[in-house]
Amino acid sequence: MSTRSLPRTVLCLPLLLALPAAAQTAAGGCLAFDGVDDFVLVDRTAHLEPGEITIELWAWLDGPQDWNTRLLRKGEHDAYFLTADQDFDARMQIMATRGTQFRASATDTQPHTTYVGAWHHFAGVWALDRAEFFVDGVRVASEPHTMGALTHAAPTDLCIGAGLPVLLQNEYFRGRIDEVRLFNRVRSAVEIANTWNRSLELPQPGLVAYWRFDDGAGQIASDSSGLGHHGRLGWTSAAEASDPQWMASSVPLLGDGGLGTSYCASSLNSSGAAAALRLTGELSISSNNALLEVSGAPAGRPGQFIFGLQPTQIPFADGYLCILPFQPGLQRLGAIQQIGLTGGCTCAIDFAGTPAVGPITAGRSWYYQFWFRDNHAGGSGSNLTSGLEVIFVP
Ligand SMILES: [Ca+2]
Ligand SMILES: [Ca+2]
Repeated sequence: MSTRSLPRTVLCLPLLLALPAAAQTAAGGCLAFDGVDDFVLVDRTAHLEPGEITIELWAWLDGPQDWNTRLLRKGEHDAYFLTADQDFDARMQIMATRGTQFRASATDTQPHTTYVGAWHHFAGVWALDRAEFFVDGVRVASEPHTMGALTHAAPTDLCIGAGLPVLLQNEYFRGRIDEVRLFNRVRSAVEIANTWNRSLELPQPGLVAYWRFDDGAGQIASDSSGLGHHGRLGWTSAAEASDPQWMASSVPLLGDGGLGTSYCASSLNSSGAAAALRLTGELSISSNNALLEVSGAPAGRPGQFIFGLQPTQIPFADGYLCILPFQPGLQRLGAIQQIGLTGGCTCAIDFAGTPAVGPITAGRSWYYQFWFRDNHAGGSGSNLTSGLEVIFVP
């Protein structure tokens, strides 16, 4: 690592004054870093020193970031990073180094200023033969390398929001971070696409650290992985200038996935995500306000909600059919829908209408799915969401 330093010219406004109070969401709290001296430090263990790794986090960049600004760093020379810049390239990326000679990365295609002033999800994967980078659940880079497994000579603690053990001023991150997840394995593009905007259900294979930053106060950022990698705010466990600030998070997590139970598989579509289905409103038939919501589908395409009484998982089109098409069969729900610009559309459950198999009744399982056009090279022309099993109440 170079020890070259840069003058710091950007003044940092207090985040809590500059930003409107965020509504409490499924994302709970987050931490705001001032870009001057704030960080979270996590004591090293062998769990944080794997050969392959997946690093995921949500970040809100509060303006352009400095030279070599680090969102997460573990190690000095034999190290892994999720960084907003490397040597003035202004790109979000995952990077790993070995000694002072070897370095490889998977780098975003757009400058990090693209993401200023809004929440975005960034994920980096280090596999034995390649590095990959994802933005908002979509893979944007896959770079082969010959460095093999990560190495962790002279083991050091893990730092979030700064480049410790390097003390250079320019490595401090300015903005907010939430939902930091580390896995000691390669997560697939489908896994990342399916979970980037959801709170993780636990346990998860290979999850070695999970900082939700929902503590809301105090000096500890709790680890939800079960492995005890609790972080400390700043240099000591006292309140001090190097502590990042707790605040409400406005990360647009899809919460618990809504009502009902997801089942069956969904494959990546041309939006770069795997489309999912959830139910909001109430399960009560008499309330009559249950709403099906699609996410992760290709914008502008038409599609059709379908439902039935028997679940299945049959390879079909580019994905899977999750409702048995044989007796008593599957039926259309509502009219053909146009998928919106954000990849979603909705449909009210019509309790008043009577399907051919009889009225929608309480206490038994109904199965829903959304089938949509998806014209892209090599595809069959259509794909589907995952399935949703719903049991209504009177
Ligand atoms: Ca959070
Ligand atoms: Ca402190």
